Amino acid sequence: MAALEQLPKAELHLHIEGTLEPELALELAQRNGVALPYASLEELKGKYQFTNLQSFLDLYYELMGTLKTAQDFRDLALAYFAKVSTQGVRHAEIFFDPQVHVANGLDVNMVMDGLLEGMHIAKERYGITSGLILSIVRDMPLETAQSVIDSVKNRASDILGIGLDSAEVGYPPHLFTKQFQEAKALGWHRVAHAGEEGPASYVIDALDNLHAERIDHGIHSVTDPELLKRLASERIPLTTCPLSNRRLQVVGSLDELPLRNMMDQGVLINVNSDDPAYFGGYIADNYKALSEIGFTLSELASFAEHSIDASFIGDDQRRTLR
Ligand code: ES4
Ligand code: ZN
Repeated sequence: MAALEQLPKAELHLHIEGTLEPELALELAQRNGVALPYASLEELKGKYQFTNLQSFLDLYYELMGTLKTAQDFRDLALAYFAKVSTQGVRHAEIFFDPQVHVANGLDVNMVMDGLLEGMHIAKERYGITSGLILSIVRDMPLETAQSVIDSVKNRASDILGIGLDSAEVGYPPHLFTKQFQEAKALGWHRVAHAGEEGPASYVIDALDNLHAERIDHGIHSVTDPELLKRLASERIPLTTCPLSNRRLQVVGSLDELPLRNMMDQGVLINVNSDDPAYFGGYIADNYKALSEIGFTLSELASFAEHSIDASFIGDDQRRTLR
């Protein structure tokens, strides 16, 4: 629906590596001499049926191994911006997973240079502003998280925020308290995935110990009425991702998502695509899916407005975006 595509919005929960389409992954594998165990595009496309978060992460991390050069990262970012330039996205705050790239033998500064170049071109070409969120991969060794922070702190202003992603259960937020404290001292914003597959107590943990300013997913907050009151009163936005939750079987169907319930209790909700190349759609497809289960245009417009409110842009720019 054109109206949904025209709503001005910010995308706040987007893993740039999750925009790697299977066609591009195979092209990069060939160009970069990376062996993948798939003989054809059809065979690879057969692997996109996920049963939970881990089953997705296995493919996501495997295909990330095809990204090798600054140009690959620039092209990846540009392909994303080209897609969402027709979907109302005015601003994007983009996760990347540097620990994985370093484990693949890449230099984190090269990865950032490629992404930042793509982001710069997107501003000129489409007028879309953006920032980078360095996301800690919570199930990799803690030293690797500390080491990527150490590698980029001399260019702290190239980074907008710190995040926390990957396999959630068994990796509670407080394990990363020191890294988030250091991030705060570097002037970075703080967000964390919590309450996606993990319980509401992980959301509380992220608020209490990481001082998270937004919670990514956060949908299991709905099981704790006190937490919902806190999210509303402290104005902590949830960056939700409907198609992701369905594809990873966090919910059986979209109408099990507690979005309206939480919104009615005053929680600030916005809508995002997470890993659009894997979950069957970019941001406008997520809006469309909600519209198909009965969300009205005015409810969807309020999610879009809340996305701009929940972004880390300055108030001057915020006024120009709405
Ligand atoms: C992710 Cl859907 C999701 N959840 C947690 N971590 C992630 N990294 C990339 N996509
Ligand atoms: Zn995510």
